[in-house]
Amino acid sequence: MSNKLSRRKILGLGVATIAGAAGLWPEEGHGTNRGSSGTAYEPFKGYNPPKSDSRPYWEKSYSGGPVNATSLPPVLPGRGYKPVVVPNGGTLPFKIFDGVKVFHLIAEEVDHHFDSGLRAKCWGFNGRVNSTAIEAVEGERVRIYVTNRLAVATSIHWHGFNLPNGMDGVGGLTQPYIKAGETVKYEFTLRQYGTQMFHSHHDEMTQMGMGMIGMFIIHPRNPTPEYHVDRDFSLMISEWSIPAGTARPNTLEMTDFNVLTINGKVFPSTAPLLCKTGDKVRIRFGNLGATDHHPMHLHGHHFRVTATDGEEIPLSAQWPETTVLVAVGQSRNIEFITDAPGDWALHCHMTHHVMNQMGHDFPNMVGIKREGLDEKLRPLLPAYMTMGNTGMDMGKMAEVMPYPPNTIAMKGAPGPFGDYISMGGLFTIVKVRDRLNSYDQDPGWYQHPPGTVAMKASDADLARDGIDMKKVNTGDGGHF
Ligand SMILES: [Cu+2]
Repeated sequence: MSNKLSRRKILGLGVATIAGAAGLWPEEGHGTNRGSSGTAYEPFKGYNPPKSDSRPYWEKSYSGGPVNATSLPPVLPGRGYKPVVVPNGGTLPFKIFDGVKVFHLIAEEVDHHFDSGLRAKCWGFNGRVNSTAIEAVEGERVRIYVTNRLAVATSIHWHGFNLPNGMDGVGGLTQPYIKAGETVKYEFTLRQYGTQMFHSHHDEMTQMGMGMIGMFIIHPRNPTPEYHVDRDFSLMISEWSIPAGTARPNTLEMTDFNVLTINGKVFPSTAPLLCKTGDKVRIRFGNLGATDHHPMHLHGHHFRVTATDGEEIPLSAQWPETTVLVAVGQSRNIEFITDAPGDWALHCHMTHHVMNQMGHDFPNMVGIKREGLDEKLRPLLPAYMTMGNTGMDMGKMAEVMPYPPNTIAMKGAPGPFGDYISMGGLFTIVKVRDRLNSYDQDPGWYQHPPGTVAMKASDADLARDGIDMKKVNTGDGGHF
């Protein structure tokens, strides 16, 4: 039997007793099909590539531009691009030396709070876990120093990048490991734009599972008018196994994850995405979790899927959705107009992924009659209380249940109506308001206009609409 003390096990076994982008930039040699040495080579026999800008769209962008592309001047945030918003996190600062954007990524242990109640010793970057984004612009030269403050070797891979092979960051394959205490220098020119990622590529199961993942946003150098948005959010999805009461993620877990995070946080600690009515919004999802793909669902709006980690999707090929599947190793951009004020749920639609601290080795208690059971067991377990027999909708119970140290409630948080929001994990809220004082200031719960909230139907309502509860039979297929 597993020695995990899952939340579910706590409930079911009555342990209530336990106290516990790719537009090629103008450049000499562009499109001449050169190798990295700059020497023109013979094309494949029978293949006669068109030159330069006469190339069709797809072919032009396929390789992300020539390997030996000359870098272009660095661009400052707010000047050439609108910075992304990283809820619960931030972008890595940079300096510019001789036209090169220089970043310093520090891999280190982080005492990370997933929530006010749950913390664990994770591995991350510059004091953050899952919530560091690097942001740059197509054509820029970037130099990224990676200092390894872990006790073990590592390596950093630039996921989805067109770059020289020796910069690809696969430990042992394209470079020696970054040993404990060492600082390694990566340097390349950004020959593309898009929502890319970075992560450890050494002992991946352990190091990515401990938190060594991040987003890498590359803005286009010459954005089209469609690229402009009012709000541009970066959300990294991951999953963890942190058995209740333990202090470190268990990276050996393959399927049974109990902590599901957006930018390293579980709801209700996920910061809401604040928008004004009428904003054009982009959300960039990345998934570098261990095993699970996540269908991310937005309420009250539909959106277009506008980019994959491969590339921007041409306008004519973008497709409408309300749920976008973000598989492990993928990024997806979605865009929509916030045309309806309110507090709109944004969450993974796998229902087990919006529960905190779920274990899955617990007997199914739904429908079990508890009469007499508690009394029989109380002599043995004085505070015994059967739970789970009406499902996992515990409401306020979540607040009074005794928990082992270092754990979190299985469900979300009290909502604006006093009832519990029955979701945790991969759940956040897009808060759309007609007026906002600031994009950085949570406006609180949405104040619904009178008469616009689903409330208990009155007798007058029922009578008017011909619903006589005395005549309503069950199982009759509907009585109208
Ligand atoms: Cu999911």
